[in-house]
Amino acid sequence: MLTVMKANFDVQQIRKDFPILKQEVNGRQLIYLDNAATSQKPQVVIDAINRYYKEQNANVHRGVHFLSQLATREYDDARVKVQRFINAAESHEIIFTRGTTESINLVAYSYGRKFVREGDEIIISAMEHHSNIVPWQILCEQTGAKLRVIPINDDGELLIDEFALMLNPRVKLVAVAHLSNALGTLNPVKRIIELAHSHDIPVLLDGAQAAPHLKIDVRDLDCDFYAFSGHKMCGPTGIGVLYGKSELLNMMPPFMGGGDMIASVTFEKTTYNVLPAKFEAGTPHIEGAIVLGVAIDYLNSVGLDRVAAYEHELLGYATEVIGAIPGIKIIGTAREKASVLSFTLDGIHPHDMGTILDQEGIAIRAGHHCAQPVMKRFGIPATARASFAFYNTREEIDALAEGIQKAVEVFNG
Ligand code: C6P
Repeated sequence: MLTVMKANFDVQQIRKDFPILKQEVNGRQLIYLDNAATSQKPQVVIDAINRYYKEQNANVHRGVHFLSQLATREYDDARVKVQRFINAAESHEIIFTRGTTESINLVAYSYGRKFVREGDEIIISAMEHHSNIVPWQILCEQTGAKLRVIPINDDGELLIDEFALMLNPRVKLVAVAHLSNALGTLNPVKRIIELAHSHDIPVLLDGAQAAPHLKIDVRDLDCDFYAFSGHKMCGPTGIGVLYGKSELLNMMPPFMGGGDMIASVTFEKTTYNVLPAKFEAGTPHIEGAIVLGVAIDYLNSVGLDRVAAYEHELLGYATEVIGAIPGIKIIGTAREKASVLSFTLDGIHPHDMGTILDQEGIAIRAGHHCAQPVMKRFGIPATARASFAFYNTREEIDALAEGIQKAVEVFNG
């Protein structure tokens, strides 16, 4: 049963949807604060995986038999759910991928192969995840194009005036995070898109962290590409989405060749299928896509606006409570933030902090968060990161604060 939200956000009711949260870790009630790495899954999602293999499993777009048609219908319906979830104009603008990483690689390879030449420029930002750095570096190495980086200030905010000055006719794409996984900064993406579009430059948004926490409207944003992962938004691993404006996707060559992406094949010449099949070679992650649709139904039942409002309040509380601990330095103090609290503590390595908190049953992430350049920008090797979801509570944040105090006692006497 879905939890239907009434007037108030009843977090205890929501928590009942997530069986894993009842678990004990190291003899303590699990406190899961590693949601930026992956979210937990509600019972409806777990059940839907089971149901798919018990009742629906067949290959899609290939068979005339009952099960194949059922699986095909469910798979295509899932695409429409994603389309509505991000308010895309057409369902064929939704390409199923393995996740954000594959979505960005698809654009780097396909758009890059078609439109990027020696001397051209790609703009990213100083706070990107490696998934939104390395594919562009590979493209630049292969084409002789140049990677340019929007700088950030000490709060972890993009310097938009500097960005405006970087725009010129050689720039072929701007690719930035909607929400930073390492700092929690919510970037002014509408402004970035307006500025880039005033120079006819398309924009890709890495929405891996934003899609689980904010209502995404790709038409209102007017972004050209939007990439996100199912597993960070209550869905299964191994499924993700690339949204692209059909005008652009239609101009781009296939990313991979194989079954389903062709119209006809001879040894002399192959013609390609229309969107979205052109970009979905081979048997797709059928169960993943269908169950992502179920996760979207679940998130819609909770309400993304309410999720955003609740998490905003939670992050505010965490910032206050954790920020008040002597020796804590919050890394990422932008005015606009969501869901992520990264910090360091004098004298304690983030990995040690993570280990001590684990003893208390508290799961956080410690490390560079696949964003080494932003760590370098702040002159640190790593941070401890607590990242929140709508099923977390103030009491869990209090327990985190107590756990940090314990770490202080262990290490700093
Ligand atoms: N960040 C984190 O703990 P994949 O792995 O393809 O689902 O997502 C990659 C990715 C891309 N962009 C951003 C902003 C991300 O945060 C991530 C994944 C996880 O922060 C795992 S490193």
